[in-house]
Amino acid sequence: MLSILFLSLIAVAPSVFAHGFLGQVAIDGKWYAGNVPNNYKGPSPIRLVNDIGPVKGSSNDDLMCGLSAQKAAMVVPANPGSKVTFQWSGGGGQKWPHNTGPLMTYMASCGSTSCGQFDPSGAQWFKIDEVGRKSDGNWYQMDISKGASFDVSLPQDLAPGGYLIRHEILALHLAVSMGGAEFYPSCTQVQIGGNGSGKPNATVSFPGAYSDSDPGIYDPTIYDSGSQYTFPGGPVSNLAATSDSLGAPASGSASFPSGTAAPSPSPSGGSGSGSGSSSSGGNGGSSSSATSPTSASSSSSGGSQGGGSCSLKRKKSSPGNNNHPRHYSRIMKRIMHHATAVSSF
Ligand SMILES: [Cu+2]
Repeated sequence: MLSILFLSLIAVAPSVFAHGFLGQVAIDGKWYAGNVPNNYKGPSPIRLVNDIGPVKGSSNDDLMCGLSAQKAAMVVPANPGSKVTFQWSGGGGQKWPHNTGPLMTYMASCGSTSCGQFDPSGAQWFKIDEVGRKSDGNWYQMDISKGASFDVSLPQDLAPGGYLIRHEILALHLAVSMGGAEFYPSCTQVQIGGNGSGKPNATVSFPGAYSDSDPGIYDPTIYDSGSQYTFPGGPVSNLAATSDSLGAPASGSASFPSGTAAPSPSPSGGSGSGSGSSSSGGNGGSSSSATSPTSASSSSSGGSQGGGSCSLKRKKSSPGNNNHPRHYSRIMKRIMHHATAVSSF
């Protein structure tokens, strides 16, 4: 029986741990907890996705905010120039598992709607930041896979109001095949203060901004460290981040606002969430609205399928791609550890 359990762990584990999600976010150093997919714990400004798997396909509605993303209960205060820190997580408490491909950050105004209620299907996104390879040829994402966080300073002339910050990892380890790219969008709800007046000079829509054949999405030369990478989604807007950088891993896990126990939201919507949380998380009286988590978009396409063995199906190995075996052995080590723990009962 133990051997059956062991074998089933081997069969299941890679697909469980080979993906991830935006685990928590900080605004000017104040951390906000995010929920683990399918394990709602409390109000967050991060829109909760229903699976750690990737969004697949450039026409997928889930490119907006991630797989069947829910509207989030909190809208947290920020200002032009605020430093926003993103901490990605892998499944099962692991670090982010992928190391190939860019990080891109977009924003969209929620207009006259509270961002806690905003439907992003008509949103006009402007790109504020993009990073690909570092000067040493390794991807920024390589550092994310080692636990680093990523900082973006918001545009200086951002006009006040509610915005979604769409921070996205593109995992391109399978991008040598058309349709192989894995998209991991995330949306964080913020209320921008100050008195800026900037307007973006160009906006894009999601889906729409990407095509499966874009050179930065389908890229047969992705493992050639000398190859030039072409970012998808157009150029960075005039409203651009004032800086970006890798940061130290978040120390510990941020806690959820207290006294706001809420039922787990269901993708079909309807279950109330976070009512009474409006005073939580705010430090400037900005609107932190509680909302019922009706589905952010009507789509619930199966983007999580197909990536099951994503990190194991690599087409070829190259000198610039030496993290994968290590990642795999880490998974195996974990499995072995589990099996050992089980057998000691
Ligand atoms: Cu993955």
